[in-house]
Amino acid sequence: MASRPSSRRRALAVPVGLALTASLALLPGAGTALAQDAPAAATRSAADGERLSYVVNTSAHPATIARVEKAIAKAGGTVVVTHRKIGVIVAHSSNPSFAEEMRAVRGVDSAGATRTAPLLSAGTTEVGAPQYVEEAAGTTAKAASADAEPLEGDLWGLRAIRADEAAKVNPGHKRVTVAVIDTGVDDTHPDLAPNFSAGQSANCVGGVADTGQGAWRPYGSGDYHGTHVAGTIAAARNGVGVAGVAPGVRVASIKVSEPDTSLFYAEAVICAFVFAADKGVEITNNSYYVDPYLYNCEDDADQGAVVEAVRRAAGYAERKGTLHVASAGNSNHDLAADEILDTTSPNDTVPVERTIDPSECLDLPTQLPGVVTVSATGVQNVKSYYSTYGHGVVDVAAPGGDRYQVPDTPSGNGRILSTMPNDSYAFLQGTSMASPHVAGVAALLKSKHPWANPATLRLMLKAQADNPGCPEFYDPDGNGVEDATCEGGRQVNGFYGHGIVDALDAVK
Ligand SMILES: [Ca+2]
Ligand SMILES: [Ca+2]
Ligand SMILES: [Ca+2]
Repeated sequence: MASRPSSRRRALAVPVGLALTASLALLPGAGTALAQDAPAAATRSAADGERLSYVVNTSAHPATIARVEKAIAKAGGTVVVTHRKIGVIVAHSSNPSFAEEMRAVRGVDSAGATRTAPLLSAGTTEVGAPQYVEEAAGTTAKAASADAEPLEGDLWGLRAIRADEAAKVNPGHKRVTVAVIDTGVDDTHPDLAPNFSAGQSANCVGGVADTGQGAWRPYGSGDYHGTHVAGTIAAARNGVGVAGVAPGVRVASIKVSEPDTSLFYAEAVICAFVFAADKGVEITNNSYYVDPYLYNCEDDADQGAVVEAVRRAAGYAERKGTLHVASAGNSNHDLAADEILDTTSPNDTVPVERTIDPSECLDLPTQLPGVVTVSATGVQNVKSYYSTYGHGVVDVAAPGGDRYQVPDTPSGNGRILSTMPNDSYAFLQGTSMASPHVAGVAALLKSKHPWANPATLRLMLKAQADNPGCPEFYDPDGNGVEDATCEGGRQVNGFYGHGIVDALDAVK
């Protein structure tokens, strides 16, 4: 029995998403396509030292930016992209003292490496196994009625938030788009193609948006995470497979995962927020943390610069009307605690053990101001055993699945069923699966209230949520030892924030 499960065990054979907040396991052979699709690694310049990626934060004044760009070149750096509106420059350099030199430049607010591993190096990880639905969707399950999807019986997560009833009232509007910032989305999936927005999709890996046809797709079938997330938000009600929480809205894909490692670096996430905002995306879903640090400490020069750069990008998007929804994480950590032991960071080289204060060291983007932080529940409406929590940090909860909470469904699987690349379906569990349930409800709210800004949407999500209240004794693995302490009251508490979101209230 697992107690305090580690969400990101390292060193499995197939590289799948270090940053991802899904608890998965590997399917034998799942990574074969990935390896074939991966681009050849560039050779590293050993003589120059290791080439890293940096963020350099300046004022948004054009003259300052011009001067800092010159200083970057002088310090042996190359500008990859300049986000002029937020004063964030992404640069590459193999000068080992590049960040230090940049911090001394007039007009530079902060500067730091976004990674500890050189560009284009490899890393690997994951946990849990996707449990594929073995036969074609149409043949594995009988539709319960004319208005149910073939696999509807296993979508207990939709019923838990009354999204099945909501769809009959209002499935959401096509003018609302949720962008999935993730490992890419297989938009050719028959359950996703009807609602996919290619014009708001891109590949942001490296920090520059590539909008070429299909650039937003996963590298291979091993990179299924984003496709699964997308289905929970907006899989179509089309008589095929499953349905999402908001089957009438559109879903876009902004890929931010590195090839080979699936790491989500800051420059890609910054690009994603800016791109989403500039393309008029209403909601982003963020089922990951920004690698390589699970928690970024503001008093560390590198990590502090990363926090600042990502905060600027997320804030820019919010000011343009984009609401961000993010997973709380799968570490069963209490983000309201005085300290947390982090043994997994940095995850792109050699992790070191460190004790951090979660009020000063942030999980990005979930702990940024304005971002809706989502914890995960199982079919019994109890916090999932792996879900990170925290009174005053978690905003709302939603189904993310829990293998210990077994539903009365055709499969009896307590995880979340959704779309996978290559026309398939599988069960996964994680706060990665909870966040898209909330993003879907937010999309329903935005469909019903087109005037609502992100602050209003946050208030409505919280006001409509239903709080199960703290459990008396929380022991998901049943070994008699309590595994987490829920603080707070009936209205707001550490396990569920304001409660489990409610799709039916959202459309009423
Ligand atoms: Ca469907
Ligand atoms: Ca309610
Ligand atoms: Ca226990």
